[in-house]
Amino acid sequence: MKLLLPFFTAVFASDRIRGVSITRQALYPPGTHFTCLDGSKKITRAQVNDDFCDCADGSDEPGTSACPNGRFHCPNAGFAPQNILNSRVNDMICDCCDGSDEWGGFVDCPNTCKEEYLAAHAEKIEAQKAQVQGFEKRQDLVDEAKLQKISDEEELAAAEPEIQELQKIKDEADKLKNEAEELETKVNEELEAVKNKKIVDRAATYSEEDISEIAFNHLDANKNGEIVVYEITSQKYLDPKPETSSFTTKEAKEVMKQKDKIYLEDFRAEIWPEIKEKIVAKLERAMDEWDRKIDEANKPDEPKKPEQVAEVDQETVDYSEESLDAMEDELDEQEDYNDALEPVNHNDELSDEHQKIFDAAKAARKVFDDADRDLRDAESKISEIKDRSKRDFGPDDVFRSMNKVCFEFKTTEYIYTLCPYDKCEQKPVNGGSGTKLGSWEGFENDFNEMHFTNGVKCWNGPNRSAVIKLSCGVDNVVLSVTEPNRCEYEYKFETPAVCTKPEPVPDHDEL
Ligand code: MAN
Repeated sequence: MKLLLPFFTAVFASDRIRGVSITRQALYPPGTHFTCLDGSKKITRAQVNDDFCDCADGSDEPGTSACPNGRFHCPNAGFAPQNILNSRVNDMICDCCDGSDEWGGFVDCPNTCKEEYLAAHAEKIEAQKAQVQGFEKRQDLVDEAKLQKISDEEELAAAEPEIQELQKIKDEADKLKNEAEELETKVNEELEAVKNKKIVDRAATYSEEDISEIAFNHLDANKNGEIVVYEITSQKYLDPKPETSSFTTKEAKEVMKQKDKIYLEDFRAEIWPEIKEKIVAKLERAMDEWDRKIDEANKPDEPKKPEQVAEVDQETVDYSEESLDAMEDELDEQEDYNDALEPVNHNDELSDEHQKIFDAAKAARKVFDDADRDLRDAESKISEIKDRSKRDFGPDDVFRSMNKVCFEFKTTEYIYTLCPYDKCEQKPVNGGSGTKLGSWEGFENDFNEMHFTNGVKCWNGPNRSAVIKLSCGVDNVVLSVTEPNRCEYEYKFETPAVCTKPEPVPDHDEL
């Protein structure tokens, strides 16, 4: 009886060899002997599954863990059959849902195949539903793409005459603007001439000695009592050759009679007579300053300058009425001086006629700017459409809606973006600038992968790149982003665009 035990453990379910699938049972034909499957050895039938490894290929022990690296077949009736490592046979852990791997009885393995089947079936039904919905959405995407394509083609066809019309409107607006601006320039020149005449007339009221000194002070920008080259070249109207674009040192030296520095006396004698006509209209502020100084000098009680007041020790400030009045005068005076530095605004003195001309020029500029913008908008819209018409939006144009759209995925460290047809980026969650992971390269693997290449160079490594693996889903969602190799990123992206027509799920299928 004892001798027969290995035989009983070797057979299983009416002579089926344990650990071997039905389709492979024929490899273990009934008989008194068994030949190892690699043909290397012939053993007795009793040595099959006797828990001792005889064959080099392990084929004599499919149902035990005696031979290394073998596979044990669980039939898992009612669910999916499975091949597990034979080292798991009788290891006191239930691996097969039918418990067949623990046939030694050391542990109780209830049959859970039915429950597992039902759970897996429910999961499959859910996935199937998602695929059905996803496929419906894909149809919507295809329909939408068709409409978009038609509307693009229509817009493109209408574009040429539309752009011609906008160009005509712009040209007309340009003409009107130029006319209005010509008038405006004329009025400006007239007003300038009136203003200049006033200044020239005012300059004539000063003695020749004074006005030449006023001019000298005007040119002596740093008020150090001498005029040097840069103080001349900064006054463009003194350029003896205005037709050449720059006012050179050489040309300034011409004005300065080849001297390096000009003092007041030389200026009066040699320079002033020659530049008088050019400079006199520029002297308005310099004359104001001169008059202010004269007034100041003539005041009986010269008040302190504002900055001197500020320097007074706060503890010893005199808050008497006279003192406060003096301070106020001083501030007024400072304000007058500041006002004098403001540019002259002749708008106050504009006649209605002039005002109308300025308003008309302003309005004409606005009409032109609007027309210019409309034309540019139309042109850029058309170039966008032309750009779209050259793109590959995949089978049935299904990816068309993803053009210029971005999707995001957040990890604890980064926010990843995916912008199909454009780029991928990685931005730190805590702020800071983004790193480009790649620019759009195109689809691969039969439109199941998007590739982005030539991103920002990795330190001591390649340029960053990203591969987007697409799978069917009801919505466009980035499921995960990983970096399997440094600076090589992998996105998992679910989209209805890749959903295929679902097969119906049988009521009771072999999963
Ligand atoms: C940044 C990120 C990482 C990348 C390293 C490489 O930190 O772009 O994803 O691995 O640079 O230095």
